[in-house]
Amino acid sequence: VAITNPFIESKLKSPEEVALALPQNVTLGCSGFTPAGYPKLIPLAFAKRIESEKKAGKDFSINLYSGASTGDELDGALARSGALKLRIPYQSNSYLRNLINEGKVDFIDMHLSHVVKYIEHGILPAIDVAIVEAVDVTSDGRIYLTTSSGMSATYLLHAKDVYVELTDVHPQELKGYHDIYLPSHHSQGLPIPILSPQDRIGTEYVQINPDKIKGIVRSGVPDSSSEFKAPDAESIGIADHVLSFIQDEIKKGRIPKDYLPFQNGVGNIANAVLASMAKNDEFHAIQMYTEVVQDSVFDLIDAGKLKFASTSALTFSKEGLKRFHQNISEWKSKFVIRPQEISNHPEVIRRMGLIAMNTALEVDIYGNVNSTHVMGTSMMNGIGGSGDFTRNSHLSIFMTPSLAKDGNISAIVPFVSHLDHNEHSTMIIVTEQGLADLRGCPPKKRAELIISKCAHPMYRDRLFEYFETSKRLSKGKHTPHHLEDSLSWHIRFLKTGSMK
Ligand code: 0RQ
Repeated sequence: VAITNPFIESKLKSPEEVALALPQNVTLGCSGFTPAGYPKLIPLAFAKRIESEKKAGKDFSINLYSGASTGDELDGALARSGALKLRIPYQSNSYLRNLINEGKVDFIDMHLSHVVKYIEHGILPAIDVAIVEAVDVTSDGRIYLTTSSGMSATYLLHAKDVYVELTDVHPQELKGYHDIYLPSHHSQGLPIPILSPQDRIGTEYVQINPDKIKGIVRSGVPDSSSEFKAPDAESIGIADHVLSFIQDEIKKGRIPKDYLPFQNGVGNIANAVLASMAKNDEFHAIQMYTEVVQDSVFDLIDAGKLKFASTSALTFSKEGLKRFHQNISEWKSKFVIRPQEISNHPEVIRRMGLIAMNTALEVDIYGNVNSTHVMGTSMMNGIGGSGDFTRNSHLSIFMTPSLAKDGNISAIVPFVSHLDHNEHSTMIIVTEQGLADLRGCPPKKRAELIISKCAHPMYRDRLFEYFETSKRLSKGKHTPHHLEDSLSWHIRFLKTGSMK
């Protein structure tokens, strides 16, 4: 049953009415995080309006800010309208990605934990309009968000005008999952009082001035969800290396027996690690302090192993969402959804001593990691939270299959073509071939470990050859490189379609 109250009734509008009220030059702050809880109907109607009015010679210009990636109804539709000029801080929409890589849309690829400060300090163009998805709105201005928190609270507070897509896709029991705590609360230098993943320190809603709410649109459209693939052999291989490494660290007394909380990135490999943890008898009572929870969390729940998960978004498949809804009251004790400033906050990450597990596109022989730029120049998705977690966790693990594109790309390269996570922050590199523990190793030892443990046999000898030549010819012998050749593998790929 759709939620209602006199305030909601007084604000109801059609998506088209809202679209007509939006300025031609506008900075939009939208809800949404990987792609959970983003607005759909208003952006689609806005894109339609832009298309028809552009024919009459009107110009539009949109800056679009969100938490992280959103669905096609927002990113895709506004990108296709031709009006999108600037996007922050993370995206994964193929149409938008192409525009960014054609140089037609500016994209600022940011650490997710930095976005709030950039907005509050006016470093980026100020938010004009916030559009958020919610399950309830009260007359005194309480907004109950849906399956993500992301940047929504900050955008709601800073926008001049607010529009809400009030969805009936989720039951009202979703209220209570959020813990909204804003950075202004700790501007006096006080610590963020989160000592373990389940600690709640804020409110279940975002409180704003109700006068700012200029319209409410009813919606019954679910998030576009990516279907969950069963882990493949490579991902399972990577997961096995990671899990036996963690068990070994426990034996050495570096990780307590009841573990440290895990942060887990997005995608197949990240999912495979959790699926393998669920099956592995050595693992029990898992805690997560992460930014995205995906369907793989159900494996842990089914195995009775999920103690608690703190996240900024619940991104479920269609089937996953059904399960979530069936258990929504009971699981309130298992999950909390936090603003990305808090889910990704260095202070909290370092205090809890997380085990961070993220995916690399490529890794070089010294352990520098590229997670964002294909062949050094084309944006994939963005750094997202991977840097927040890598730099500040107790253990930073990077995972990647050793090969991409049918073996035409080696994920282990002489030199990364773009740098996101440098050798000072990365600790453990894993491919299906093996695991390299780089901690405490000087550069040349790192190179030996990465090439021998992680590179695919197809490229291993050539990497050693590069390393030997570098040691011979490099002026500096600390981190030897043969600079003329260091990017030759990428150049070969760009010219011939293969690094072979
Ligand atoms: O190409 O899509 O054409 O098949 O890259 O690779 O192996 O499917 O891996 O989906 O996990 O994505 C790093 C992009 C990995 C992701 C990245 C090609 C490969 C494939 C995808 P196709 P996979 P995933 C939490 C933490 C940064 C943000 C982050 C990411 C496609 O994990 O965006 O970690 N990370 N956030 O074929 C060229 C290479 C390649 C390559 C793989 N070396 N060169 N192409 N591919 N290696 C989330 C948030 O922060 C919100």
